[in-house]
Amino acid sequence: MTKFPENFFWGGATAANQYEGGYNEGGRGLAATDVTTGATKDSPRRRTYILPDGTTGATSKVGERIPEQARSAILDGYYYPNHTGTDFYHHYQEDIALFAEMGFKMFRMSIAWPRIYPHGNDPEPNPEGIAFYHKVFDELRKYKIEPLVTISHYDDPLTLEEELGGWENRRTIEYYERYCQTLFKEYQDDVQYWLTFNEINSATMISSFIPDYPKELDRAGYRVLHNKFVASAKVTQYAHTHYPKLKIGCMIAGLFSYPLTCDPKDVLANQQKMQNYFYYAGDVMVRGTYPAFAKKMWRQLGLDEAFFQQDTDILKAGRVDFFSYSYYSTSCHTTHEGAKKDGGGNLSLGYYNEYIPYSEWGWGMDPDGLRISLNEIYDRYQVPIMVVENGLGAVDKLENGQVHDPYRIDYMRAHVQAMAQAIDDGVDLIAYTPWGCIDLVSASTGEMRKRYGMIYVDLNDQGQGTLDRFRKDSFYWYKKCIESNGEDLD
Ligand code: BGP
Repeated sequence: MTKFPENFFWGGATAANQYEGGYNEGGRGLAATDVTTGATKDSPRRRTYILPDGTTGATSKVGERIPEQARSAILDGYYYPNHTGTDFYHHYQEDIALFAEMGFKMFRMSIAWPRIYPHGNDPEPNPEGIAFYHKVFDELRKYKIEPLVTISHYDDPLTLEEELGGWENRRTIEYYERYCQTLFKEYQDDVQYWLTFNEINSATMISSFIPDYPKELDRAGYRVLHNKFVASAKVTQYAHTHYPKLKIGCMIAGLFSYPLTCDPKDVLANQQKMQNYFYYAGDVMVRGTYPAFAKKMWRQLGLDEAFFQQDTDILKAGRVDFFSYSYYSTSCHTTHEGAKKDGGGNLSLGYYNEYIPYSEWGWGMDPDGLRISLNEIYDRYQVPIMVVENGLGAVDKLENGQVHDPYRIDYMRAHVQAMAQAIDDGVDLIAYTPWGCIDLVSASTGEMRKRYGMIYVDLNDQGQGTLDRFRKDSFYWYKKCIESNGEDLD
């Protein structure tokens, strides 16, 4: 079996909105996730709001916007799991010690924008927020764990969204730039590796889950994505100019898929999905220019090409240093009638693949797909790659302080083997940070029972629990995997 390179970054990944908690402490402002309720895989998360006349309400389906006159609000009678996450805010020392015990070389976390700029447009950053992350980075340094920091992971300041129209308004680019400049200046000696936006391509994905998604909202998604590309390119160029030792990466949701059959029409359908859902973002961020197929896409969607061509020089000047993506599952696409739909993986919805097993949440498990995707990405971009999310969301049982999770070990083993094979194929893979290395709140459902961690956190879907931490069997397995640099996978 191929060896993982020396200095390979074994680690784990989290995000502030799902993990950090302390939503109303230390001067932090609100994010959209703070006004979003918990749910299950069969019922959508809801955004709660208040109307000018004082009546309150909640959205009822994914992608639904709150009424025009309404303001998002935290309401009595609803449960908001992201308020607590799994409380990294008060447990960071204990948690980082556990990561160190597993042997982590890298820890992916995000900075909560509303902790640094509570409303996004404040004249000065929040000193308590700045100080909190200094303490976290000091703690990581103690154990020689390299931070990998996502600058924006699903928690933009709510004020920017509600008062400015968020990323549809290009002024948000300026506020983001200011936020990044503050981060680079403050943490230049603590953090070398940065990701500008988590799963940037998710901005245009909603229409793929909702068949009757309004065309105008779909078009807005592409403009939002463009504005984020520009913001990312600007701060990447800024970092390269002012802090040359910093490395900036993209983070793209790994929406990999296959044609359901070898009917060339299915092959073509799948190629178009891959272009739209994945390469569109990768090409802009790594190559610094929109791909050739973009023009036709814009035309078909009724988008004005000039809007996308106005920032050509900026995109070119702000190309990323490395490629990162999330990889959980794959799906299939077909033109054939009557094919069975799958349960939807991470941000994707396609057709059922009879050759792979599915998790309890309906996400296809496909380690070979990881190897395939690594090869595809490296062939296309030729820059170092990090797999910054991967894992199995499952129900775990805590008994006598122990959690036996052989299903998670099997999933991880197969994916580690697939990465080793990809390295053997010639791919320059430099990091693996499996998702939710410690249990945290699910992004799609807001559940706690959908757990990814190698560390169990005692908290349930009603917000009850001690928040105590417990090592699962997978904790010991991963420790051995890291110690042997990916060789001992038994
Ligand atoms: C990705 C997100 C993460 C994470 C993960 C798992 O889309 O970047 O934030 O949550 O998916 O998804 P879920 O929590 O819905 O199971």
